[in-house]
Amino acid sequence: MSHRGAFIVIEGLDRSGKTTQTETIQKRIQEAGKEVVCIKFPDRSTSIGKMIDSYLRSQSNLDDHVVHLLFSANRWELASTILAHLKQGKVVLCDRYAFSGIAFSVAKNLPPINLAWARAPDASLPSPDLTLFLDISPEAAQSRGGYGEERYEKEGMQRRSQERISDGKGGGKGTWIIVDAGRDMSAVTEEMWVHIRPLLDGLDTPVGRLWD
Ligand code: DGP
Repeated sequence: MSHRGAFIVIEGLDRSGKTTQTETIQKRIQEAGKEVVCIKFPDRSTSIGKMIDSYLRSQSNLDDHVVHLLFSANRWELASTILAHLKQGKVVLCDRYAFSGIAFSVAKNLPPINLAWARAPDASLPSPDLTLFLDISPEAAQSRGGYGEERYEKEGMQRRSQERISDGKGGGKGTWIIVDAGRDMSAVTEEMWVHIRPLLDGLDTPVGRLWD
């Protein structure tokens, strides 16, 4: 097995600080002299991503099953890109992944969108080596700027999603770390860095597959 880059996912509720932390961590990895590629899901730039964007902005309505499959398809669109970057030895830093997919769909409480149904379309996607879950209460997240502009940014939906977001972790071979994201930004960054730093020199194990 050849040496490869690490696949790191940052997960959390809306307004948990994922995007800011992803940018900060990206800079740190570059300062450490390593190549890093940042990916954000949903990727709203693709044609599937544009359908998701329109739905999230409430400019279109879609069946909940269709939405779930679109989010998953959006991840599959980039799966081969992720694998190619890892093979080239780059760190792939990903803002949200399949765990959000499960959490937000199962949180809708609509049969038959149960855990097994929700997990199925993401099965066999590249599995992260490390997932950092930025844990924040829905109340604290709501008090941060910008909350409430998109379809899922409602307290009940966020609370139910938070309860479900770790449902996918059991299947992955990678490490799942819960980080208290209610603290100031630099404290959160430092804790994340403790877990990321050891992965920067790459891995010799093959990339895993969700939820093998
Ligand atoms: P963001 O661009 O990170 O603010 O995410 C937009 C919204 O989409 C956010 O409310 C979380 C939700 N979301 C992200 N991934 C998925 C997914 O795979 N499935 C569903 N249903 N929602 C998702």
